[in-house]
Amino acid sequence: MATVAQFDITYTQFLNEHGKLVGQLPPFAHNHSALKELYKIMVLTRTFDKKAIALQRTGKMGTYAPINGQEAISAAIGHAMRPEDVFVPYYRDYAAQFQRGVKMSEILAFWGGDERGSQFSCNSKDLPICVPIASQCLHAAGVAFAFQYRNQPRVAVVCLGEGGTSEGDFYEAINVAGTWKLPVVFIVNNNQWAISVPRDQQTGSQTIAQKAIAAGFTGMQIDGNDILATRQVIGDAIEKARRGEGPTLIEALSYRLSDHTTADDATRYQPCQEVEKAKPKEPISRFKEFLIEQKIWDAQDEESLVIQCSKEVEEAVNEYLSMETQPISSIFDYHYAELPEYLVEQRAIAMEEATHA
Ligand SMILES: Cc1ncc(C[n+]2csc(CCOP(=O)(O)OP(=O)(O)O)c2C)c(N)n1
Repeated sequence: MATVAQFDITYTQFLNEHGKLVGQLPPFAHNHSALKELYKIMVLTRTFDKKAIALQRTGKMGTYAPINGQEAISAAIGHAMRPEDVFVPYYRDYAAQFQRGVKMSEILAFWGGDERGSQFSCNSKDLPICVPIASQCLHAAGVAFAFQYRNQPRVAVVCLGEGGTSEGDFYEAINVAGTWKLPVVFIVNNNQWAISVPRDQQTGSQTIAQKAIAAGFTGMQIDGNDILATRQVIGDAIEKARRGEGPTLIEALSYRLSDHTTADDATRYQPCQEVEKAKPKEPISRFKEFLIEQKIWDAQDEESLVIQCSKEVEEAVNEYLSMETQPISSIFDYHYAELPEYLVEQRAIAMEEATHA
């Protein structure tokens, strides 16, 4: 008997949960302004997240998917991408979207059930938030194929949860990406839960990263709460794809320190000891400790950042709350270029009822 193939799955961490460096500083991290930008976007995103939950709780917004505890993944994606790349997000990617030019008020509008939230005023080529799990992976493969076909040095970056990697759409997307060496990076936010389904009941695979091996390309794990690891590894994978060296799958290990969405109550299924254990590993506090120790950040910087973030979020909330209400017909009009016959009828009924309401 002979071994015909062998593979490794690596794990990368630069900053441990106490904010201490593990080994050498990664190359990008010698740039102090990059470090500050990453810290600021994570703090802004957390401020936004808290406010968005409050808006839902007070009846001013529909369901909302929090990002609490997973900010480092999304912050790194937005920071590592170039403007000409295309981001294909799922519904927990705000830090990346903000850096890509999406307004906070647009994200609020999206969760407020207003389709204008997906019509980004920055005119970006990025795709809107995708809720059908893993379907965005196929969209990203398609975008990447277009870049390859046109010979453009551009990259598609797609994000999904670990639960999404059980879907057929995910497997089909990684299959075509591996076969055609597409310029796409798959980033899995492994927050350990798919609503109430824990990671160990999700798949028999030892890691999510190794799913890429079957598709013929590299898969790796990183500490998804370590901003130094997320930014360096995601950036490297994007540049590798840009050079025509094919796709990468990055499994970023994190933890969902919130309900799945505001329609959920995680206390009914997340063991509280597990949550307590995960809390100190969240990404912002360890990075702040590191920045302070390196003398890149101080208490005064922190104070002005907190004020600035609250101000920006308040302005976004006011913008969202002052948006003109959409007519009932918008439910129909945003979904089809041409409405199917049965919906033409339903649209007319909805309009009629709205005038009598
Ligand atoms: C195709 C599809 N099936 C089911 C759902 C319902 N659903 C919404 S979120 C979710 C769990 C997703 O978990 P995961 O992919 O791990 O991402 P997370 O929400 O934890 O970030 C499910 C099953 C959906 N949105 N789309």
